[in-house]
Amino acid sequence: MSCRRGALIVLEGVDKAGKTTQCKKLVHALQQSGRAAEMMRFPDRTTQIGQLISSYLEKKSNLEDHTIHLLFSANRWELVPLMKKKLEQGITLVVDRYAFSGVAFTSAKPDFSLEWCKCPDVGLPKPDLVMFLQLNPSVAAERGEFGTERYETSTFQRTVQQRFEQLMKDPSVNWKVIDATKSIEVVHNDIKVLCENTLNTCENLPIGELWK
Ligand code: ADP
Ligand code: 2DT
Repeated sequence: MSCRRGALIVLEGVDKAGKTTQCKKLVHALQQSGRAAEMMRFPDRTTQIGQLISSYLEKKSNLEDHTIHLLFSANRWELVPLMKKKLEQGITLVVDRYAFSGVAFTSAKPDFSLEWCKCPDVGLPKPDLVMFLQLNPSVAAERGEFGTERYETSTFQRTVQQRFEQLMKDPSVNWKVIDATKSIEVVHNDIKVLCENTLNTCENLPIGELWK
């Protein structure tokens, strides 16, 4: 009998939409229901590449815009063998940001096309489900001040939001939009319902390739 694989589930959205909160709650709920589940996040700042990225985000170093884009992508690719291994072992991965953040953030900079930004991530393991936590920037602002990292300004985040909207028009990705203005518990329940459907349908399908 073949081992049923885990699902690759991604949460995306602008800053403070609730991604980290919801990833943690989802992993906990899946584990409580007896499923093997683990959380991952991108960038993964623990690797050597991740440390270069972290230093850039903290404004301790400057990197040319194409270079940092490729490093974010390399940070995903370096974790692909581990991700595939876990999925094949039946572990569901709940991922806080993925290639969609990569494209949305870089293409929010001047002179970067969506198409160019997608290229290095073509062929990554394709998420079975991408939930976009939709939150109006003015509501996000009520959730606290922006931090001091790069990209944490409301003008930049508005452009990022527009880029996400363009990416969500792509029917080859299983996008679901979640109303992130609701309470933490209500959002969590909405997410669980969507996941349940995905978990039941994907387990006998091979892992797909993103944007291919
Ligand atoms: P993200 O990972 O998208 O940046 P976080 O999960 O870190 O967002 O949440 C940002 C802040 O907003 C945290 O203080 C968190 O407690 C709060 N928060 C998250 N979800 C909600 C919600 N649905 N309603 C109100 N506040 C929320
Ligand atoms: P957090 O660690 O707070 O999520 O912030 N980013 C992320 C990119 O520019 N490209 C990427 O590929 C990814 C995954 C989004 C990380 C910041 O890095 C941005 C916010």
